[in-house]
Amino acid sequence: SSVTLEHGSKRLGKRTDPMMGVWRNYGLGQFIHWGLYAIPGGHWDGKYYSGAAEWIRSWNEMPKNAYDELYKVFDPKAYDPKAWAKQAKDMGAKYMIITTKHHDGFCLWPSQYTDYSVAKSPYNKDIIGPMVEAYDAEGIDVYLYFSVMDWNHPGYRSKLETKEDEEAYEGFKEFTRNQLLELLAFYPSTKGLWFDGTWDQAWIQQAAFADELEEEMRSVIPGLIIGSRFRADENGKRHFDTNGDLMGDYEQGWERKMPNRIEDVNGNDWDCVMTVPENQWGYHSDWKGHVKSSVELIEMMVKAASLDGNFVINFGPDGQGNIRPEESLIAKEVGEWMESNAEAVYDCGYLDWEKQDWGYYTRNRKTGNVNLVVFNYPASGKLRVKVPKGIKIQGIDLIGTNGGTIDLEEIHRDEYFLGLPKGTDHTKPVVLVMKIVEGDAEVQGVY
Ligand code: H79
Repeated sequence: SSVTLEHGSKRLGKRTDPMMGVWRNYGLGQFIHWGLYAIPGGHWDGKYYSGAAEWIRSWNEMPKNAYDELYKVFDPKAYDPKAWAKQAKDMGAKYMIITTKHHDGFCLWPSQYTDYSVAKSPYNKDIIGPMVEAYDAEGIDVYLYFSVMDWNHPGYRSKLETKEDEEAYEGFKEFTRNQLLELLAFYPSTKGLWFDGTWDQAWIQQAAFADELEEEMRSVIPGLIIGSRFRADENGKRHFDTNGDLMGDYEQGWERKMPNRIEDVNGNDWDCVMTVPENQWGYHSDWKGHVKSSVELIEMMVKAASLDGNFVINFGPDGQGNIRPEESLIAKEVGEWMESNAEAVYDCGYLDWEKQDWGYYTRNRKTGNVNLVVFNYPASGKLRVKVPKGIKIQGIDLIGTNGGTIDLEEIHRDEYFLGLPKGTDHTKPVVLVMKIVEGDAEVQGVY
């Protein structure tokens, strides 16, 4: 049974409009975390900060007053949005998300509502506008990351404990609304907003305000895409309302983690945002611990597609606007794989066939083709495939740099071995594309 909510979910089930259809089919995105934190890059006063570089201010690893002066030296001479957009395009990204304002409150656009922005830095130019233009020109859709939590605004509170807090917070709410409407007015080609920093009690209590503001933003840019992090319902439930229904257009809870089964995503759209090292979003000059390879990221991307989600790889340019070599290598290697294999990712989603150990199935929503993406190459060179009743395999192609004929052997009713050609290069994930006919009553097994 469900209760009536004034500020709960607005819709049951997925959005069915064309803009959301475009989002659903992206497959791969690029996240960019860029701001003042890129200048210290995880180091201050000879000390190494082991936490996420963009959080250096919060634990006094770098004194707050020193951090708050960084805008006076923000002057990224190497910033080249066209080169960034070209690199993202070559990687295969269909959309990007840029931090317009992270938790520190520093704005990469010249906001008229605060002095804490690029306009007061020596750089003194808008960062966001040229970025939107460059990515738009490459055909990559732009989404704006916006942290509601703002360590710079005098009215920001995590809790509202006094009358004074409540008054101050009213000013902060107005400021937040102004900034969001300003962003949408400045960058009207924006396709959506990616919210963060919405976990504090003070914000959770603003269900009515946030609901109204979300409606207002959606009226400014029809079709605007907003995830489940923006607002809570009137009972303080986040992501999923009191009835368990998703709030917003897609589930935004998969940060540095992924679902494993289709049941984990409840029939909702979702994205996974992923860091290259374990937990660094902003530039850290000295990555420690495990750093993901391009093959690991490709596997996560394919797994996301196989479970109806988008996969977003994070980049953290340095204080001068250089993309670090490790990330450029990832972009290049993912791009090389995508160049021949992207049809197993773009426009692809879940396929209801029994999962096999060699990797993931994805289903192309436009062609209906079934893709087999092989990450665990079998010692036998044969891929086990179990098809539901009434499916006929019409043709199988090995795509990408490999080629050759697949030996299709029926081993049981509705169960096959696909024998891969000897010498198939499996140093990179191997992709097979299968044409199938469904619901064919004529299909007879050999048994
Ligand atoms: O922007 C990137 C990160 O900086 C940001 N989201 C991605 C996309 C982020 N990463 N981690 N967090 C936010 C951590 C949030 C930690 C929390 Fe807490 C733990 C929030 C509440 C409990 C830290 C400790 C903040 C408050 C208490």
